Amino acid sequence: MELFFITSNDGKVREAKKFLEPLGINVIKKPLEYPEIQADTLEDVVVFGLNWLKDKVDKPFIIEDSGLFIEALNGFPGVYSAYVYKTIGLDGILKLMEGIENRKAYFKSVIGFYDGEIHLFVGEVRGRISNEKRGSHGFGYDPIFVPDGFDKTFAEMSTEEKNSVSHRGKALKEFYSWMILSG
Ligand code: ITT
Repeated sequence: MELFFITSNDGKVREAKKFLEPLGINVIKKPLEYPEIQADTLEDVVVFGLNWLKDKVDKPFIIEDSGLFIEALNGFPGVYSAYVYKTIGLDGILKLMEGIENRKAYFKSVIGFYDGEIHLFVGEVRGRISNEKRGSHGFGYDPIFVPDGFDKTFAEMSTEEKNSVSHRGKALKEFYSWMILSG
């Protein structure tokens, strides 16, 4: 089966391919722009995107919205993660966290699939913000996020290892399980 992944983010595509291709789903990146509304939840952003795209794409497709939610910052950057990454970046986040003892954070991924109807699949991973950037794999906030149960950051993991614990890996697993069950 061919599945379009509508995104500008090569890191997301790499992870989806690694997960889904051994299962027989050929993921194809489609860099089609769609409006990402300013909303309170990742789910709202995804539903709006799917509705906007549904008549413009003729194959089954997914989009994904994700974010990093830091407890001591009341969930910031959350739904603003992409904007914050582009503006203050990792150094900006580490600066905001200076002197803060509670470094708990979680990543959340919402995958939206459209096949004539809207389906959402959600994954989360809890962890903490490291004291410094570490590692060169992955993308985005990976060098400063240490998942629970590990001492290394996502950027110090292979794609496979990251997928086995990450928010996106979990959402992809939900998606695949649903695909199998719904035939
Ligand atoms: P799209 O075209 O798919 O929207 P994007 O990079 O703009 O790609 P989002 O709107 O979902 O992605 O924004 C999420 C932000 O959080 C973005 O800055 C990512 O780099 C970051 N992010 C998401 N998942 C991540 C992960 O697994 N590891 C590190 N950073 C992540």
